Amino acid sequence: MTGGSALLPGRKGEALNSPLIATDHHPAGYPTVAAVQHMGKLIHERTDGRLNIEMFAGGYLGSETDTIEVTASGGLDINRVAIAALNTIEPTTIVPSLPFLFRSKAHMRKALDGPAGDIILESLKPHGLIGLCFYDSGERCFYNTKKPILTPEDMKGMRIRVQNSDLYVSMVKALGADAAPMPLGEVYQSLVRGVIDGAENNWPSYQGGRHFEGAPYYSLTRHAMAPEVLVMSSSRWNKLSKTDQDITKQAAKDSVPFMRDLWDKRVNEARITVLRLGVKTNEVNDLSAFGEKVRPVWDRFLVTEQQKALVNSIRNI
Ligand code: GTR
Repeated sequence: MTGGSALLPGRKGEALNSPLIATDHHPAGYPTVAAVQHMGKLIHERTDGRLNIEMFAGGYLGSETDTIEVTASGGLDINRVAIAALNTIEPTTIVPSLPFLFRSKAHMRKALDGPAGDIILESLKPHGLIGLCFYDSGERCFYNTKKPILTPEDMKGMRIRVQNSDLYVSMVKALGADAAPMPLGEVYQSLVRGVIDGAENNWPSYQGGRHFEGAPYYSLTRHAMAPEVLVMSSSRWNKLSKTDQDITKQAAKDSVPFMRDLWDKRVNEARITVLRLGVKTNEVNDLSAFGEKVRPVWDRFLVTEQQKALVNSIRNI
């Protein structure tokens, strides 16, 4: 292999059946990583060994924002990212990232398994990406170094890390806090050193990244249920035969229930683990106070007719 990506030198002359190179920010064993490996196993079986997936987990190929660019330009074949990493690239991805859009896990799954999900995956095509499937990412909640968050007023003056997405910068500002966008890999040190006062994520990332060591207050704000998304580079996709494209797409779809099963177990384990280690968690009685504050953010980020139609169709489910 010669020429190609900055991260993986030498992608140009690859044989047509060389492994599909996949990356994930999370380490081996995380449900998203295991799901893509499962998908690789299915592809291997269904192509009689012609095609498989080689996974580079643990985020050492770069941040999600960086690797998604490399994937779009054909330097990586498959990439699992949080949908926020696509927010600046494609407006439809704002929709499932919106705070307080989904009413429940069942609602989120139904929306993303249906026509709305298909439209969002399809919308990635002009950006050099083939949307393969969505994975769960649970409920994102705020956690911090100082105190339980019970109302938006408790967040005043706090410096909160968000993903690299203007949507989340605006959301945190609307709640009265300062927003600090940074890659996930920098959150632990920033919490421990006091560069930030808090962040927001699901139980598995909070536990897996050991963020609880610096920020022991985890408040159940459940403000976003933004999914993970699995994408493939169009350039590699176009080199696959129609049969192998179908097999790849189907294997991705088949990895979704596998992932969800692992995910539900992982959320429970992560929660129990950190609670045993002394994390203080609290329910938020009036989530609508948070919902009202972030409502203007919806208006600011829903600018296309397609986004608005997607929101309506999802809310009507
Ligand atoms: C996690 C997600 C990661 C990463 C992270 C973050 O829930 O699985 O892909 O995007 O959130 O906050 O950066």
